[in-house]
Amino acid sequence: MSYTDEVLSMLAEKNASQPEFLQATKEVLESLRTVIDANEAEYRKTALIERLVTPERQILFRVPWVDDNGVAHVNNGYRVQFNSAIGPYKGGLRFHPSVNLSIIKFLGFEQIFKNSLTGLPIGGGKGGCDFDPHGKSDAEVMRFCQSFMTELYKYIGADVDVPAGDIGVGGREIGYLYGQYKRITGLYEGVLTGKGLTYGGSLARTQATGYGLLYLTQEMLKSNGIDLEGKTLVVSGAGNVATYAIEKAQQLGAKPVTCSDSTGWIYDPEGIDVALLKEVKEVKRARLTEYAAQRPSAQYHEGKGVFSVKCDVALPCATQNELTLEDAKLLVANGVTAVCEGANMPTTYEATEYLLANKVLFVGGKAANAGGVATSALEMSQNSERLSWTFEEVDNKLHGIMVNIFHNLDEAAKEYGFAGNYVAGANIAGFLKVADAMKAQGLV
Ligand code: NDP
Ligand code: 2IT
Repeated sequence: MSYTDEVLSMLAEKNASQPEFLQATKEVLESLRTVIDANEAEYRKTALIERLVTPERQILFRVPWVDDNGVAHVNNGYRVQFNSAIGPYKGGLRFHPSVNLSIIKFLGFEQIFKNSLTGLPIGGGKGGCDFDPHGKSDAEVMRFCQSFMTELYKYIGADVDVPAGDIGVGGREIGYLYGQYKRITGLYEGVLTGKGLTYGGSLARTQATGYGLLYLTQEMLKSNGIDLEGKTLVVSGAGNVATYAIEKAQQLGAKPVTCSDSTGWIYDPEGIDVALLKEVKEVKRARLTEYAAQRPSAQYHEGKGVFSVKCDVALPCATQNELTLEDAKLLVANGVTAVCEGANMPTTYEATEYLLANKVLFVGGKAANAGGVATSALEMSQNSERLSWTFEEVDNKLHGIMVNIFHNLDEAAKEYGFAGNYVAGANIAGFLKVADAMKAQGLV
């Protein structure tokens, strides 16, 4: 049995109850097969691939908190410190009722390769909690965040592990988490990114994931002789990534006509009104029905279906496995040119294979949404030198990083015989740097 197959079957045996983690590791290992085969003896000798798929550390903890009525609740907290070969652990915190170890491990595993692709010195990690911030008061969210940090602070630090936001964790949550870290440790340090601008945050971090997604999409299309300007875009999600993807798409002359949340989706043939979307989601924290109520051109549809809208480019920006094989078939039937993932693993394994087989230009999240964490790393740099860069400076760096990521993965795909397969290119390019650093540091 090949080394790749041995590790895949070990993973399947040991993680039978973790489907998302198995999906993420399978996608990566399948596309690394050629590289692993070529270095089999060396990798086997140091158990390099087993080490790559095994987190360095997994922290599971209880998060007790009291709601506004005095009722006590308990949630499950997680931090998976996956790989520190190229830098301190770096990756977001997700607060969503669906959070479990499988989801945090898949996200942490993907983060290793994504962070490597940025070219910056950051290792891979992820954390979160099965807490649902929807419908909670600010005071409840604050008490929850304080309790979460009261346990997490033991394991993180500016040079150890630097969490940030993800689903359900935005500026408000990062603020409460930071305040509690500072209170307990007495340290005013860059232990979290995505901080507010008055206490060490970086300009452009809020926009970075969505903006970065568009910078990369534009470069990828350009290298295929296609202009983003004038194209119709389908975007899913209505959170941080989706909102700023829509904003940048419009600035670049494209027309995003959809967005979605967990209850339904909007089709707005005149193009999404970003100011209204921000008002509904960032200020009122309301449902998309509110958007439809205030926008005559918008149609609201209950449930799923956002990928049934005809488009040139689809940008899934909500959550894992939201774009199914059925959606992929609809997109292809409707003549889609490109799919770039703003979310982490939003396309199922089968849907990805279908899109690639049908020659759709496809860039996975590890590359396409790397702008968020890249800008987090820029926030860490600013914190270390106790300086703040201008919006333009950070945005220019972000643009350069995304353009580089595309060319690096494109080159890697060509070099290893997968020209045009950007999934393989990204996985290989991300892996090689981490593998080299792991090799140099011995069996740790
Ligand atoms: P937000 O919490 O800001 O927004 C998430 C959006 O997705 C909301 O509209 C939410 O709807 C929707 N959503 C979440 N879960 C589900 C679900 N199970 N079914 C349907 N809709 C859902 O998160 P972000 O925008 O930050 O994150 C979106 C994706 O991007 C995630 O995959 C995340 O991991 C990834 N990502 C985020 C980065 C960042 O910097 N924030 C960086 C790189 C990737 P509702 O409000 O109704 O729940
Ligand atoms: O998935 C991701 O890359 C993020 N949620 C951002 C992580 C970060 O540390 O900025």
